Amino acid sequence: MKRNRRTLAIGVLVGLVVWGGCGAAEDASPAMNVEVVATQSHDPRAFTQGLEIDGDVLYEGTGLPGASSVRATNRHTGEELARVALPAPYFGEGLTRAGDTLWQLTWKDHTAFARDPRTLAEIGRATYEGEGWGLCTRAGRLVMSDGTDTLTFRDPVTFAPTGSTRLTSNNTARLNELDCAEDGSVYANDWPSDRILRIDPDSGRVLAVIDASGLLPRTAVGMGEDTLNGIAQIPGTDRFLLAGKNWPTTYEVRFVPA
Ligand code: DDQ
Repeated sequence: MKRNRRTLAIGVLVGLVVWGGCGAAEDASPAMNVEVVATQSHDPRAFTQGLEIDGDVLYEGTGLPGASSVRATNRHTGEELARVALPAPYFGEGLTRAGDTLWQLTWKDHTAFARDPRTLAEIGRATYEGEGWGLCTRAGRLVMSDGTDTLTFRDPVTFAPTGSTRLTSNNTARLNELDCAEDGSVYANDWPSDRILRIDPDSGRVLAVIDASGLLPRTAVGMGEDTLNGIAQIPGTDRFLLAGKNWPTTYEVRFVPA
């Protein structure tokens, strides 16, 4: 009897450890949904690859060879303040403002364009290894994604790599568009899904998995490339702008527990 009880106790203990371990790896991150607060119209010709709000300015980078651009608009009025086309065949990707520089990635061209944040004129270029997907600025460092489950940190002036973090779960994620939120977390969409991961970039922990599906009614036109691809926190609020490639609408949303 004594022996059986001990065996049972050990069994329960082992069970708890295994169960806890699996939970930590797979489902520890709370699930969240998206609540739409408002909508704005969006240029359906824009193959959106990056979105960021800096003060009153909404920056948007677009992709595709020969159609890549960077735009700055007044986010309150929608007035276009500046627009610059990327030289063909560069394929524009994520962008972020870091001090006096607006950095814009390219997908497979190993080139980041440095721009004047006001005129968007090119003021320099940096090269990097691998692919360029998403970019944001956090605590004086750039955070960059490359379509894997790893984030790379970079110097905001030289663009040189200064470290990296790999996700501790969700390792099949292909991290794409990034937004460095005011609370220090990084929001990343998992391409080509409608999932957004909220990440602690210091530890690589996934803090929440947000289901952003259902925003755009899929019309089954094109190559199915009209994926979610823009995340930008509205400064001083708990709301975010979400956009997508060729979406006719930009959504102002709040993330709520599922
Ligand atoms: N990425 O933004 C997820 C990094 C890449 C999207 C690729 C979309 C391909 C469109 C067709 C390319 C034609 C050269």
